[in-house]
Amino acid sequence: MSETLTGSPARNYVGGEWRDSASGDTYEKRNPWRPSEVTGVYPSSDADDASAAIDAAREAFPSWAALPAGQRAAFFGKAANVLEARAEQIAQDMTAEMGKPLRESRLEALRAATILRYAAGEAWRPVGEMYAPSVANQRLYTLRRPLGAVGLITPWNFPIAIPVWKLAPALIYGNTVVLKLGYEAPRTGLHVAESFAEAGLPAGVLNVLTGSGSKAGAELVRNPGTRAISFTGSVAVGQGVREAATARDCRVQLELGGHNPLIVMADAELDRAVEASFAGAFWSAGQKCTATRRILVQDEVYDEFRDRLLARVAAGKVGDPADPEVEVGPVVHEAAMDEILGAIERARGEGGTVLAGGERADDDGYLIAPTVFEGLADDAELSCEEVFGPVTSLYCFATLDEAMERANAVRFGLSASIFTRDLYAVQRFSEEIGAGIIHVNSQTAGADVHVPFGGVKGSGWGPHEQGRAAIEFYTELVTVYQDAPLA
Ligand code: UN1
Repeated sequence: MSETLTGSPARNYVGGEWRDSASGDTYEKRNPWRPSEVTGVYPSSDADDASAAIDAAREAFPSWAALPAGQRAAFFGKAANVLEARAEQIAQDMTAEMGKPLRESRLEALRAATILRYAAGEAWRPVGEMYAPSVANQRLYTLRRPLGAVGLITPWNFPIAIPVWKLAPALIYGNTVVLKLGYEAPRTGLHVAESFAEAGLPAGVLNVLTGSGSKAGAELVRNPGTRAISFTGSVAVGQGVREAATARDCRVQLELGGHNPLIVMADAELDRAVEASFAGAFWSAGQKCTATRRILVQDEVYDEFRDRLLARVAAGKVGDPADPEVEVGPVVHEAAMDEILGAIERARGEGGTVLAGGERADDDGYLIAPTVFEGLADDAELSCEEVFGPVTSLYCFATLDEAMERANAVRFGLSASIFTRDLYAVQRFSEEIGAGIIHVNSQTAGADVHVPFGGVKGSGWGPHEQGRAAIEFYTELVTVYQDAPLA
């Protein structure tokens, strides 16, 4: 089966078969660290491919939904074993095609297997609740039923974790899936298709397409055959997805951007706060919606914190993402690099001072040196808009009230951290910070597989993902009044 990945071009997985795109069009993917290297050639799927995949998913739905959940779970166990056995290959492919440092790619590849194992356990958890009846001889209960064929549109920045954390709950509750992979990381996602194919998943239950969102992705959103759309990506695209899906009464879930603050109180363990700030801002070259975009430091420790953070930035290894010691690699492509460098220039123009980085750091790779600003106003672009790269800014505050108010003064609300030993500050923070994912003494990024993940305010729409929360989106809740026959 693995020739679909090593062969060129690779193929889509539709109706249990490996297929070229209907048009025969393909696209080339290049390595962002060494752009002359082509990492693979993939189908440029369009509306025809998406609609064929939706047909396959709809056809497979009745028998998949009718299968006892424990039998559905058995495929998850097998697919998890395949993913785990090839985790190193997946990590290498991920690093080569989208530039995530290998040390992080390895963890993400293994995380995919863990997500499947967690989701398999859902087969043995309740899918409804029994209530006391209001009349004699009645059973009164709720039931969670699968929706049908669902469309999943996933980004390149977590090219295996996000596809798996969407498809696992979708499938375990009895839906069938069409998954459109992030354009910049197709090979990583095709490993998931291969793992389920090797596990013997029935044809059409999982269909996987490569190509652009504006073609194949848009068809998933438009086609009346999909009953729900789960999307992770940019705010602009997500808002369009929501409009198109809700216009046809299709359920929709969005995971969008963030502008995540990390607050350092004067009583914080400063070295831990520095470590978390570095990791949150610069791992994956800052290309996480949970990355630390703003670091707010209490005035008494501001200078000390800044010095220690700059020392940590200077010590971090930057460069070839395939080197397991490298912490900061390239950004995903040239256009992203130009956009980030443009935002850095504008921030300088707005009066920001660059304390570290601020420029391209390799002639060939799309590498931007980890960049730290200070002196930016709260309404500067970098203080409120998401710039998807290794750029963060320092701000000085006097009181917890001030820090909270400034931290909350953005339209996003994905994740937030506070570093302190003060229980009062922790309680205030967990009750008042405008974020869906709240960290105390840990970095803003990260998502455990068994707890809900999602933002508030402009960072998301619809029920949260992961953990037991995922059942909300991937099932419909019905209430059954079941009165017994009179005789
Ligand atoms: C994480 O921080 O490990 O696209 C997950 C993103 C988020 C996922 C973050 N939806 O960056």
